[in-house]
Amino acid sequence: MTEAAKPAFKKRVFSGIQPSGGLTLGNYLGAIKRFVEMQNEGFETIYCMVDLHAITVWQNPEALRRQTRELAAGYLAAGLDPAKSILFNQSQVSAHAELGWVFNCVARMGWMNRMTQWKDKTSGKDAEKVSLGLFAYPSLMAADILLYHATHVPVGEDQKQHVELTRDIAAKFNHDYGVEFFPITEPVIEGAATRVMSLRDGTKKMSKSDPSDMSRINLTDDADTIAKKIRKAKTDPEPLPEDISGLDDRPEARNLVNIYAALSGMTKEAVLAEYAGQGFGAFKPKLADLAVASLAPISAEMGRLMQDPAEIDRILGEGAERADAIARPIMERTYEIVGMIRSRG
Ligand code: AQP
Repeated sequence: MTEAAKPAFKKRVFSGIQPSGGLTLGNYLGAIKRFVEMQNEGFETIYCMVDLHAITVWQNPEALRRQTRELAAGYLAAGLDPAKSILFNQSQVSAHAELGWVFNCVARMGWMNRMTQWKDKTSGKDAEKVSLGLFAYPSLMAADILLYHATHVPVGEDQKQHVELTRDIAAKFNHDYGVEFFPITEPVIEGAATRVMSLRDGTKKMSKSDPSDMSRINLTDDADTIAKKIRKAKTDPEPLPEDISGLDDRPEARNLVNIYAALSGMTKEAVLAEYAGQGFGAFKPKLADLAVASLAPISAEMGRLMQDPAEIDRILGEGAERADAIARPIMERTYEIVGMIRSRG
């Protein structure tokens, strides 16, 4: 199809985070900070708390409710504004599950089998015992995005493959049904730090579901906890090098420099220019001060917002209505394209 004949999709941004635990510094630097920038750059922005995704692994129901509100509080505290962005939780817009099902019938088992996150999450475990939902996770994620005809998806590096799969699903649907209905979405991997690593193992990403709380900084950690986690972060005995290449084969050192750069807005080169030759005994307290100064206002605001869960629910409910108004016509048109009778007489 020529460029001129392609249907134009309006630039629309969608992304989501699972309320599967507390927000980490990785979620903040890899995703939320960029969500806020895109909102403030004037794009139409839709940000979701993907609770249907969270239950692909066991979630205690009370904890899930609290984590969903806490995630909403994190979005708001970091600068997302319900007057500018649509903020809602996924299960309140039923079309996510409906389109997810249609995409389960479009996506191929082989595609899902190749997903590295699936492989990581099942490695060393009995894959027969994980939920079917975990296997189909990327297909529901494609539905989240395409339900809004979103053209741009800000994510951390670990989600790139899932956005690429979303493109494959859109292309296969369009091809199979002979339409140009779903856009081919672009991943936007431009967070302040697109891959923040565990504080205990520089080769593993920082994750909210890591069994070790010492592996991550939570947005709700107090100053003492942040300082302690950074002090105890795994490092090596060498001083910081003069240039980036000196961080090769030093994943833990690279991670801490990366975090410092992302929080301060400095380049990694500038961080090394300031700290080259110094050991971690000197660098870690500076990093801890910076992390506390950056995160304390967010954490305090989250605490304040969590005092009023009814207000959070009201914001999410209003966001769900606005999201539904965009999603429902796209879902109905999808049913029509697929060949389903929708009239009830
Ligand atoms: N360590 C990270 N560095 C940079 N970005 C990250 N993201 C997550 N961890 C890092 C980005 O945050 C967004 C939300 O992710 P998610 O909650 O939907 O799922 P995830 O990627 O699986 O994140 P977690 O924290 O590791 O959750 P669990 O432990 O529940 O699986 C995404 O844009 C992601 O790239």
